[in-house]
Amino acid sequence: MDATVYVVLDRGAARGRDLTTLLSAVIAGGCRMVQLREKEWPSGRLLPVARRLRDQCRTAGITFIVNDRVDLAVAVEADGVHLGQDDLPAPVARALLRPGMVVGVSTHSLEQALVAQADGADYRAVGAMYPTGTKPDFQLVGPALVREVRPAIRVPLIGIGGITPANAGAVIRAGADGVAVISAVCAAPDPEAATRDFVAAIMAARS
Ligand code: TZP
Ligand code: MG
Repeated sequence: MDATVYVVLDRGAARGRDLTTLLSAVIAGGCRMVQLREKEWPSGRLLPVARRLRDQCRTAGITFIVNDRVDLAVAVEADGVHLGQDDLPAPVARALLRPGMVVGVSTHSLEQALVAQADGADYRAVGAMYPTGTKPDFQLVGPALVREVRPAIRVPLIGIGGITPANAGAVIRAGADGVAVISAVCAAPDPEAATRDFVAAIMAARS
């Protein structure tokens, strides 16, 4: 799992663009981990999309995660599932998943990050780093929370929320292992170039 630039494919944010085309672009740009996030379509409608994306990721050798839906993640043999604070708790999801599947958890405080660690989550998303129009009920915690959580957390920490190539470096310098991005890639005029810009910004911040 390489979450350096973790692109969250969201049909709403992609504004009608085909997700398979988008996925090809972000893979070409250097993304090694993606998530399928769909807040409106029922799982039956999403299933063929998830299967196509899963196949593409497998061919490219990158990690494919499904947001929210444990059943869909299992059905399409995704690499894992991403859970928010209102989704199934990590241990409950883990019991339903195949052995070895990744469980990621969104956290908005040190306390939630410690609970996720005790629950055995494989990576932690921390957000929102910056104001975002993608998630109307975002909690703004900023890179300060990454700095606070970092010493207490052993698994990968991934910043999320309002991240662009211009501010990604600050999230990495605060201690994040990677950034998860939706609109800055899915709504970009050139998603491949946007992904490349993220990779370059993060490499520069790490060096
Ligand atoms: N969780 C915290 S902020 C956020 C999520 C899903 C939205 C991130 O979207 P964007 O467009 O990268 O700000
Ligand atoms: Mg969720």
